[in-house]
Amino acid sequence: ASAQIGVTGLAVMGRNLARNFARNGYTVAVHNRTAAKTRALVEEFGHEGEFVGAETAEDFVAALERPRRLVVMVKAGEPTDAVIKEFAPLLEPGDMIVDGGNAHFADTRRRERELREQGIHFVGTGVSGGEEGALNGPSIMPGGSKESYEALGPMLEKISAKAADGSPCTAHIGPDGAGHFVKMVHNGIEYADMQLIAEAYQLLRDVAGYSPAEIADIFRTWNTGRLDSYLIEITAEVLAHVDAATGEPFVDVVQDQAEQKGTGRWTVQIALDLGVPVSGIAEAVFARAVSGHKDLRDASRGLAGPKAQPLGKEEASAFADQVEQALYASKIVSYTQGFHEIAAGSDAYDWNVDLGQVASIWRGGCIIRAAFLDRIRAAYDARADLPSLLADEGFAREIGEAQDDWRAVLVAATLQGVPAPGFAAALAYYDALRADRLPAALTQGQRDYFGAHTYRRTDREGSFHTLWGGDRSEVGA
Ligand code: NBP
Repeated sequence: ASAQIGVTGLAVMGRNLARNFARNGYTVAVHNRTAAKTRALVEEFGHEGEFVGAETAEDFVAALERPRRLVVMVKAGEPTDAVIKEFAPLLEPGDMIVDGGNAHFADTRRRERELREQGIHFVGTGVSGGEEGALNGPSIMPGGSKESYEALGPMLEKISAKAADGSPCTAHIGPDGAGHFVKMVHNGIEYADMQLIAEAYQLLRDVAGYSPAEIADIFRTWNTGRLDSYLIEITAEVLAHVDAATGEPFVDVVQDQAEQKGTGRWTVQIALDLGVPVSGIAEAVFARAVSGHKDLRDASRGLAGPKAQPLGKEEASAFADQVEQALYASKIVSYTQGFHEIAAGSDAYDWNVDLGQVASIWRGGCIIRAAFLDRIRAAYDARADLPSLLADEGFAREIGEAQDDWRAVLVAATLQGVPAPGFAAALAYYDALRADRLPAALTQGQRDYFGAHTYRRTDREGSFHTLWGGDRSEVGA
């Protein structure tokens, strides 16, 4: 036994993660169901570090130092269970199975419980950054026991991305499914970020009349300011790209139907279960769904819309500044909602997740890495029990300063018939939270009328019911 860590599942993610460990000086045992991939990895990348190629599960396990650290990078779902079933009987108490796939946190909780009985630590771990991140430094979100982090954490800290201040983009998130839960919300926020950027693009194009190349330049400028982020950066690259075959902007030759793999949908499903309003993330998931319904869209093309009134040059430039404000304000709301969901999950499952630390380890390596995350971390550093990001003085001030422009952008979008569901949902959330009174009082009245569901009063304790079908007197419930 000479390997400090093993990776099984050598598709793009597993292969690059194995190489990352090896490049950082660890001896890495590698294994794949189809052994040809194992041999190919050792042949092609053997010069990068120490690999021990294993063709069988037994050889793989025998190659690992104790306590064994076995990283599983296979397709999430049944394949993960199949791999656990194959390896668990070969392991001993104290060993660790690290699932780096995009598992549902409920599956992770089940697997952790089952393996705990055997004394095996199951470490459900979110890994973000795609194949490039896996190789050069991802953001890593490990759940599982504290003991497992003691044995594994230093290695993860070594291979992870580093934030600008040099700190590693990984930390122990919390017990059992906490890591995969946080990775799920990361992806939900990623959906929302992408949708908001897409809406900004469409408004700049259809309302302000800019070309994709001009919009690329606008995004490049934004990327030097408070919106500085990986997603804004790559958006400018994509918009500036010209299709070689047609000479048209690349964005005009790609079919406008967005696909998804499911983590955004999970974020919304779980938020519904927890009763957390993640309306911005939900709109992002639904916007992809709308785009994919080609028949429905084709059948709707004749529906009436407003007369478009393109802006003049000077107006366009002023509008672009307003769109930046709307995008930034909406982004604050998405993160507010995402962090609320993490806090709610942490409460529901007793994970004790450190929200500032989550923001901190998202600063590098992952898809939503952004200068903005430093601000979120600072907000939670200043007040660990911050009830909402909007309760932070700095964010409250900025969103307050942005709100006039944010509203103006939505007015323009509405009048010109350009859909901006992410911006609109974010603003509605903001206005709902600020409101003195919500129409929920009326909702309660309706519920009491048709279902005797009772209501509480503003002036007295207790539950009440009005005899709607009778003399309309009020009775205590
Ligand atoms: P895939 O998700 O495409 O999985 C392919 C791997 O799973 C291969 O090694 C394959 O072995 C193995 N596998 C399958 Br499929 N069924 C198996 C079974 N029953 N028993 C054993 N092995 C089995 O690979 P990936 O794109 O590298 O992603 C790996 C994990 O990382 C996934 O959970 C993914 O969601 C997650 N992830 C991916 C990204 C990304 O950017 N791609 C980012 C973050 C997380 P074979 O070679 O024998 O077929």
